[in-house]
Amino acid sequence: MYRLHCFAQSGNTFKVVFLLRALGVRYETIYVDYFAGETRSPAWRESTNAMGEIPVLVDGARTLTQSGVILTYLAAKHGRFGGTSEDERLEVLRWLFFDNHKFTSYFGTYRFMKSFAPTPPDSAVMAFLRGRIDVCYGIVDKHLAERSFLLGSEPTIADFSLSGYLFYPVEESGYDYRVRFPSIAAWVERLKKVPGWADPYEVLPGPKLAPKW
Ligand SMILES: N[C@@H](CCC(=O)N[C@@H](CS)C(=O)NCC(=O)O)C(=O)O
Repeated sequence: MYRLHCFAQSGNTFKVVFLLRALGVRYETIYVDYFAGETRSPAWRESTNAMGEIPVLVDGARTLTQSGVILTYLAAKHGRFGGTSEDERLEVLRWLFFDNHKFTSYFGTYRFMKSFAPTPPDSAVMAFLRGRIDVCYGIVDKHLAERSFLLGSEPTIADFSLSGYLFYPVEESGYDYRVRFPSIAAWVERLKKVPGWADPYEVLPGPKLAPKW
């Protein structure tokens, strides 16, 4: 049984939960009280992840962090969703790096500042992030205009990774991608039909929080 350290607002964790569920494997969640500072405590960093980040997957004696690493590991171990040739596996990795550096990173930060940060968002920072999100989303929207999923006709972990934050309520980010990026919106709807998909707040532990700002 896999064990996953996580909390409900973590889209990076939802990427992994979506894959675990699509694979149909057993897992249990371990709630981490991120908003009370648990991941910033020296004890948690010592025992669970020195990088101070969620998600953390425990598979027997092995502990893995970084959603991209976890997705790659699970896809290889279960022989699904990882690509079927070296070219496809490299293409998956290409999207995972793009996602971690830009696509999720800018959007996740923007949403955090808009809804969950302890102080109100700085308008200049938000404008910068919004500009970066616009560019990344434009790139993905154009790519998806010609295919059902990032690599073609079938979903892979690249799709699970990039979509991780797009199933949360729009009010949390205040960035309605559906208005400007119709191919992304259609892709998100296709992903919701992948067996195993569920609403993040139904499958991740912890309270749902009202957007703060
Ligand atoms: N690249 C990492 C990002 C993980 C990440 O930023 N996780 C957030 C929660 S969604 C976190 O724990 N942040 C704590 C921090 O940055 O201090 C991944 O994909 O796993």
